[in-house]
Amino acid sequence: MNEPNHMRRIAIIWFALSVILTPIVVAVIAPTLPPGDATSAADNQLSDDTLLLGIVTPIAVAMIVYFAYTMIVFRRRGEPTEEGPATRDNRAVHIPWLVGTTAIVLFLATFGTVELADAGAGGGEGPEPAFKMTGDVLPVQVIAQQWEFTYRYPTYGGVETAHLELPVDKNVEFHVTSLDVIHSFWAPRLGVKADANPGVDNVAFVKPWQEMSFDIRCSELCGLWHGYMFDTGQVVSESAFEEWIHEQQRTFAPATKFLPKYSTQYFPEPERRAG
Ligand SMILES: [Cu+2]
Repeated sequence: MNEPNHMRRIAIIWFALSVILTPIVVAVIAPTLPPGDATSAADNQLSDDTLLLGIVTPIAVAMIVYFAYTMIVFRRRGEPTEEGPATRDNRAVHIPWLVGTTAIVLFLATFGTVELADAGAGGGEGPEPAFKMTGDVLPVQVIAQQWEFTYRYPTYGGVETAHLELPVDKNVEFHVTSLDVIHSFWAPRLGVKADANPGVDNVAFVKPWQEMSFDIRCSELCGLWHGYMFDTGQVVSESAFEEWIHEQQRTFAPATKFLPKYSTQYFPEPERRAG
């Protein structure tokens, strides 16, 4: 019996399926992935994930096709087949394998590094970020403590509020810190998830592109009421933001004057610490 060229058949099936499926995955499935494209940081993550999906689709197709092909074509029928001789070397397999995997890993390492330096990660870059947004930037401090977040606006007299509002289409510079244990400021729709560590100023940049509400959660197990540490933030028009922040300034004026001077970190008295 003349044995067909199995590798060529597998390659043809793989190629045909990849050509059909990769554009579908990239154009149809990828845009529905979280965190969406409502902010600059979220959109960067989405386009990175789209590229990764585009690369991984043909790889996944290769594995599934190979697996299915061997199960169907090489399955045992009737008498058990004899085991073939041990293979020690197969250049046709291992050279493309080494070249292919090395190229993918090196490309992804370069791509990841360039993207990080170019757009930040939304994950906070510590006190001296490599990526910075230039131009008009609104600094907003996120102060985590057991078990709530509060927000300080240093350019508005250092007022501290219990809610987060941001103006649309403005560059925002978060300064994330903590008064007690380790928390994490996570606003999925903003594409921001930054560690909140006591004594650390963790900077993360974002530009919200549309008016919306967004969930905020603590994503670091921080004690008994960790699960209760959530909030809803708003992205509003610039005029609505100005109105809101001035109202906050008026409402909290009596408290603001007793707050410590704005600083990138605070070292509260032990008795101020909860727990
Ligand atoms: Cu927390």
